[in-house]
Amino acid sequence: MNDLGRLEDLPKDYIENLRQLNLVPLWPSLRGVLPPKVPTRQTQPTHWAFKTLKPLLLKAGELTPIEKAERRVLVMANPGHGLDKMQASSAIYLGMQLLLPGEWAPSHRHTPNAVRMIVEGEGAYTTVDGQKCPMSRGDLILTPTGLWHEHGHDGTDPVIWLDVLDLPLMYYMEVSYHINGDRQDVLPGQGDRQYARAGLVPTQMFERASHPYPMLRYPWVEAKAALLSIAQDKPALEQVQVAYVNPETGRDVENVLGFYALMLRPGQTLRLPARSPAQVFHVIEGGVQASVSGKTFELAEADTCCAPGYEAVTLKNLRTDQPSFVFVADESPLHRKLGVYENRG
Ligand code: 1HN
Repeated sequence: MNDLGRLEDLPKDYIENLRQLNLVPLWPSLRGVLPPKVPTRQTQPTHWAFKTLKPLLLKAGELTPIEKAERRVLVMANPGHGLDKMQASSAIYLGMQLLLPGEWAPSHRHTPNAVRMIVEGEGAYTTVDGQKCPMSRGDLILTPTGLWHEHGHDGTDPVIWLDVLDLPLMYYMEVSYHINGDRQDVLPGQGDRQYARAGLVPTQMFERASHPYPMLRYPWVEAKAALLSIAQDKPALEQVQVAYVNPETGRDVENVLGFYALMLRPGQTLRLPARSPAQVFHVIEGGVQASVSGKTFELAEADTCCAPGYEAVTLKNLRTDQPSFVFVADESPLHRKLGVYENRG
């Protein structure tokens, strides 16, 4: 590969002349934006331990009333992107949110897609598009683009959940904004109940093309039971994993990020291939050692880490007598739509 001319090779007055006209030469920057073979990634493997995060989040509960915060969140920011960018990866935002008993986080809707993975506490709920979704540990609750959502808490202890959004991408695309609304009327029934039995969907689905998000709550009891059945029925299967999908289309639940639950068998070491999307791992139950790009993290229950794309990730179950369960979020729906998805093995 031949070396390209540098900016310093050009006369200063020439560059200045160009810049006055809003022009820049490509060749000094070409390798930077189009590096050979592997993209430049600012996403660094990063670990957020729940044990250290939780007291700081509870402290935020003392320091800042919900009315002053709207959403009381500590953002899990990747130092590789710069903390103020509030990015875990190029497309993924992560935050840990606290709601105290009796608090209410008012209704709004926005363009970024969100999901919540419930980490701790009982009695809180989120109302999405008129559906009241109770929150229990390990449940996944969707807040897809444009749907009204608000959070309430009728219980007695703090509730904490992990927010995963595609905010960095939406912001980069200059399409990120919100609208505040009034408290929602709650519709009867629970969305997830209608879809609780695999392969059976309400017949009116054929007339419902206008509702792209039929199921908003994915209870952990169901995901865990599915994983345990798969593990039992397929003893030789290495990657015991389920994808959270839209029950009417079988496709990813949201447009940009993909969500999965993974079970590691007792003592299992699992190597995930190097694929283009960045990933997030969050331990729902158990303990997991995660290794990526020469870094190794010991993830305790409720810990979270992220991994850049194009890197293999090795996960090891630290429990030798029980399975561990991991929630995974990645950018693969986006990569597939962009036509850049790769699995390099
Ligand atoms: C948001 O709407 C929530 O509704 C949480 O709970 C975190 C981070 C950035 C932008 C919007 C919520 C958020 C957010």
